[in-house]
Amino acid sequence: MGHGGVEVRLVSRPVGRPRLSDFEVAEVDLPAPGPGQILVRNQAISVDPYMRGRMSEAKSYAAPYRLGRAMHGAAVGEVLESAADGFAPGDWVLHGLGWRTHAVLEAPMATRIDVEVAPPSAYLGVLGMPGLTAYAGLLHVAGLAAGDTVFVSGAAGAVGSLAGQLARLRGAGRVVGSAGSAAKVAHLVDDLGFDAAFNYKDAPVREQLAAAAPDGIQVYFDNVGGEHLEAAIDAAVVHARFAICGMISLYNATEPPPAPRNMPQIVAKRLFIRGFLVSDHNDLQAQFHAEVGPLVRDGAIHYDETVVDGIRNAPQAFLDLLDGANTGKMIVRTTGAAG
Ligand code: NAP
Ligand code: FER
Repeated sequence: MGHGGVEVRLVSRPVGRPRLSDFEVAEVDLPAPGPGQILVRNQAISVDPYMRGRMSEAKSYAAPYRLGRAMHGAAVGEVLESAADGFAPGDWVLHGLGWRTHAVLEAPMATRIDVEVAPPSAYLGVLGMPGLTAYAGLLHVAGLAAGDTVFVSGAAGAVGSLAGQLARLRGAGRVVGSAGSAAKVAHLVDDLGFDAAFNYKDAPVREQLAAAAPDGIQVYFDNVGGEHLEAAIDAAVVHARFAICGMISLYNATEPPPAPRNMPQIVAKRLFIRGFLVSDHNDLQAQFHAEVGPLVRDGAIHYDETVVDGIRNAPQAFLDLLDGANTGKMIVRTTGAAG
């Protein structure tokens, strides 16, 4: 139908820190949607830490991206053309063909989103996969109870910022966060309701956590792993619960991690340490939207986005995500002058 698009491909598998040369941006022709399909103009695409894992050859819970092919990931956009029942031009949808400006997909692969509750990009973050991750991890994996002292690492990011705010709203006794800059630390305390926060680059995490949570922690929501996990094991009280969500400090690592070195404490303190994937908790999706949607709409939950303009800048946005350039969700806007 004469629509041209732009897509981002993985052309080499990064070893250690990814580089711009691992990616290629290409112009492509778009097919018209066949029967049962829709054509979507993406407005925003997501770059997420888990994508680093898919860039490697090793098979994990998600298959590796294929070299020379467009990558994929979450995207939100507007239906331009529909050859499917149930969708019409102008509908807003969430789907899995990100890293490109346009997507042709089978209609069942798209989910309608309610743009009255929040703008489309919110469905990539606070009301999307990262939001459900925070909700499921804090409430169902760690089993937050009123009065708990909760430590959240990666606290200024998409998942961590919601985990900390939900802990506060659900009656945590004390909420402590860590992040990688003074501005993020101030934001956690001033805008997101954390009781205390520290910059993990300033001094050893163990020392800063002990000062911020002098009576220890009941819950740890781990986005970082490594030294943070070791410090949390040290700070844990007996029977503390750890929701192990991610270990971003290790995603570019080429050597085994030096920490945690204090694992005997897991026995002595009878710690509950459980890894989880958001996809284990899809049954919570409806409850999550019913509960968190109104809190977002009414401003009781604050969410931030760091928006990078243009599909051509998506690889740089991904590298910047791993370097902590984002506050809240890292988003790439794929409409506007930069494409
Ligand atoms: P995010 O926190 O918005 O962005 C990543 C952040 O990681 C950066 O902003 C950076 O912030 C921090 N970071 C990077 N390198 C670090 C290091 N060496 N030490 C400490 N912090 C570092 O990303 P997100 O989407 O919300 O994801 C957060 C975590 O949740 C990731 O580990 C991700 O893999 C995980 N996750 C898991 C699931 C699941 O199903 N289990 C689902 C979604 C996400 P600073 O400036 O603070 O360094
Ligand atoms: C999923 C399971 C896990 C998923 C993302 C993740 C996009 C993220 C995991 C991580 O960041 O470690 O189904 O869907």
